[in-house]
Amino acid sequence: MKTNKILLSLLLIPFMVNAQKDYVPTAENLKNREWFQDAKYGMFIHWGVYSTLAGGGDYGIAEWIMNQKQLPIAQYENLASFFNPISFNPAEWVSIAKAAGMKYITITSKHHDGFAMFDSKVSDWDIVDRSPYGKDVLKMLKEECDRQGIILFFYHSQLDWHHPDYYPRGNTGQGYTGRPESGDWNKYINYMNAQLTELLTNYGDIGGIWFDGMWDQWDADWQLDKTYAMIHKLQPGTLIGSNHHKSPFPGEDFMMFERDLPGQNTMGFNQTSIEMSLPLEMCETMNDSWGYNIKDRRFKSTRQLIQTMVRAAGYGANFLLNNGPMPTGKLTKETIDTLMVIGKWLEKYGESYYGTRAGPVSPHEWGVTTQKGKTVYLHILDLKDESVFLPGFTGKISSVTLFDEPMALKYIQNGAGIIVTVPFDKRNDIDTVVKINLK
Ligand code: JFZ
Repeated sequence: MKTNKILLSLLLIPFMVNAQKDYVPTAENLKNREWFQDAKYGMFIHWGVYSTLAGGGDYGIAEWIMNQKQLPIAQYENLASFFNPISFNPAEWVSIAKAAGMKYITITSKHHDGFAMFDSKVSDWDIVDRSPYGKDVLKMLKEECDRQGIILFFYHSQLDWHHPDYYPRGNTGQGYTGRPESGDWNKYINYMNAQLTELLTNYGDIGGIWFDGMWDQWDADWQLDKTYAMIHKLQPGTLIGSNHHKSPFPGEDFMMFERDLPGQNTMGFNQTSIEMSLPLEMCETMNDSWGYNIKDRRFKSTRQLIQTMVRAAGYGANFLLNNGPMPTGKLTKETIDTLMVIGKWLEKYGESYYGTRAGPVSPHEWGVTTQKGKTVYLHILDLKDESVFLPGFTGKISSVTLFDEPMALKYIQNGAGIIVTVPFDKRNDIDTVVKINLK
């Protein structure tokens, strides 16, 4: 056992040395983690110069078009000259997020193409310097979020297909970009930290930084210790998460899962163990793309999205639902329609979702449980039988009632758990919510 532990820690060393050592989250940070878990539901926004190409007639992730079509930097940069989001209306975006029941927004400050969606002083590859629009959309969005009480997070790509000093190169952004086969990695890290400093200095309180891109090269010297310590020094309450698909490194405040429920790996890139001591977040697309894709009509139904959101909550995980705005700044009709349906559902069932944590019974095919105080919410999503067995449910029950109407349901409790009868004629197609009231 002891040797196993030693072996395990030896194996972990290469990952540990680069993480923020001895990180002790501040009280403010811990408070924000609780807020985050209560908030449960956020809007992910992928928006950048790639949006102008709208996926280029391909299915799949449109924000990757530079790499997929091997567009050299010199040509790709032209996109900025006609990225002109004259219809961008942050008040509308934030109102829609609110009507959808979302409590926070996570927007791309920089994606893999390196283009900064804010007024950066350490680069002119940004929206203010290169686009005819010439305005700092992140600043506009932040001001509106503050006005409407929505917390703003930034997605920031560590991987960079544009910066010359992102060298050595990783698995992507090779050759075709036209960059010299040389560069100073430390200069790149300093550049990234300088942009992060701008984001954490000029935009007021930021909910969190959502990192992505370490998977491009595992053996690079990411210097997470320096970056994470810097972020936590600038804004101790800011939550750090990273989409590296591994167990969280020290310094990270939440763990994320990309297009998979926690612990599942249908996508092939998600690691399977869940870090129970941290808040969890699952992100999901509406079709198969994050950035605006004009071709991709493979939209998930609102039923499927609500059920995924509820299943995630059964693991205690947040749901970050993506939205890829058009290059004009308008949201697509499909996005708005979908969000309004989910918002309506949450208006009615929000009590069983917001502010909850994973319930006492682990997720099953038939559904999940969530809990808030003395109420356990049973979410029946896909149950063929008239009754459901909740193994190991030992809580002392005062009543079991239907959420939709004040009707008591039959149940039997014994040493093995409880069996609740949920009549077929009381089922609804998306989620039949049952309240188990504890003594
Ligand atoms: C990443 C980004 O590449 C993508 O564009 C989007 O922003 C998403 C939220 O995050 O997606 C990934 C990251 C890593 C892998 C796959 C998709 N991977 O390692 O296979």
